Amino acid sequence: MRLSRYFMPTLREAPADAQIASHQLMLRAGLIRQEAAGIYAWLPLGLKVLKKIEQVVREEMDRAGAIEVLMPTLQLADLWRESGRYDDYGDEMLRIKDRHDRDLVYGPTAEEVITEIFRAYVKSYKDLPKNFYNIQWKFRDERRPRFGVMRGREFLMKDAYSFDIDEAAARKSYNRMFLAYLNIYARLGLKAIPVKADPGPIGGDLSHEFIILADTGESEVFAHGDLVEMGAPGPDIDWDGDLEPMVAQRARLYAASDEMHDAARFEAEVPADKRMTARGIEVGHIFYFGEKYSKPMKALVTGPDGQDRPIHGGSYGVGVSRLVAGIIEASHDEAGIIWPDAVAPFGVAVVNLRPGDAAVDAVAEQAYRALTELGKEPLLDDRDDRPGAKFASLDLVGVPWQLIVGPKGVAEGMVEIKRRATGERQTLPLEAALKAIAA
Ligand code: 5CA
Repeated sequence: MRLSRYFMPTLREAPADAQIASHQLMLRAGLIRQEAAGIYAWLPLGLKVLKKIEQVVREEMDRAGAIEVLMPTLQLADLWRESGRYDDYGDEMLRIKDRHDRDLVYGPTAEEVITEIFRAYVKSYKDLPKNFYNIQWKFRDERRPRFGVMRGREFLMKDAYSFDIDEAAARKSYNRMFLAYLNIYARLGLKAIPVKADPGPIGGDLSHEFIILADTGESEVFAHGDLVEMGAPGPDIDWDGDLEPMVAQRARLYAASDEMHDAARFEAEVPADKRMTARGIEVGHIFYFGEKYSKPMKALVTGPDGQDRPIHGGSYGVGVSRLVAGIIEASHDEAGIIWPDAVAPFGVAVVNLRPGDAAVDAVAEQAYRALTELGKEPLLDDRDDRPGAKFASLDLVGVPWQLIVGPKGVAEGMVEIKRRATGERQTLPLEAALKAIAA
């Protein structure tokens, strides 16, 4: 992409109402534009990051055996009447009437819709287990939308739904998602801890939140320090094997958010030097709720004994748009965002310090072509602007590498590379610079 033809509207100052670093930086770097309270347009750079996060989530869901579908944003209110949640859900649900005076809702979640789809097609235990997911916009009319996309009203969620013949089988589905979630956050460069949680309006009796640690987080967490260090299991586990030991190894360590916290247990179970109290951001939430939806909505399958029974369900959410802000909270400095390579909107910025100088242009173009071929998604800064202004905006938007081409270096056969995360600089011949970035 050539910056002179792109759209990257950066701002020197953040609007005064942006209180936390990620919100300020998302506005300043031109990632999002607020259209209404808690409702945002995604500008080109923000959209690129959102899509990359979405893709990481998709790959890990596929790996764990979930199947992608796409459900509508608008849902029939009658489905919510069937499950009994239409009245319970309250003012958070946006209720709409169409021209035929039919009640619709803008989906805040999709347990009802997926259960409707499931019951239409799946009739036998032989077709189980099934896990369907979609990555779709949700709407919740939050009382206090704040911190930008961190707590929006319209937000992008990955929501998965598992269907099993009994509780033991459902537990296996839950375990798959539990471990897949740890892998997702690790790939995004985040340290996430699974924390016992209150199932809230989704219902059920087994639930974990996944929390990344950040001082500006809305949740308070109390956890065993080892849980933070334990990390993700990695992609090469046997997804059809017994995952219980890997889950139990983590779930047995104390970890609770404020509403589930038990100070006496915390002190009894965790040695003083391992007690961690921190603030964090909830970037995922998984639930096992058994027959809560299948019973009232009659999602039945025939068991091996020929008897029909309601399936055992779970649902599994990842806050995809919230993760954009969460990653920034975890990875920024005074100068701006520092994207992990996995989600960076561009892999490298080729900075032409003197556009119009034939020799400099030629080297910058050569670098740009080579990096494109290497799959590094380069951004060519060919703007007619002061070097200082270019560096400031590229540091702000957080491209992981800068490859700097100027007249002095070109005369000596050299370019400079800079790693955004560390500020480390090296002067090298172009070929060596390309190698370093490719490595
Ligand atoms: N049906 C279940 C799982 S699919 C569900 O809706 N779970 S949830 O309510 O916990 O939401 C899942 C994830 O979406 C949360 O962990 C959070 O990361 C994200 N999320 C929830 N509300 C918002 C919001 N208002 N703005 C941004 N992200 C949100």
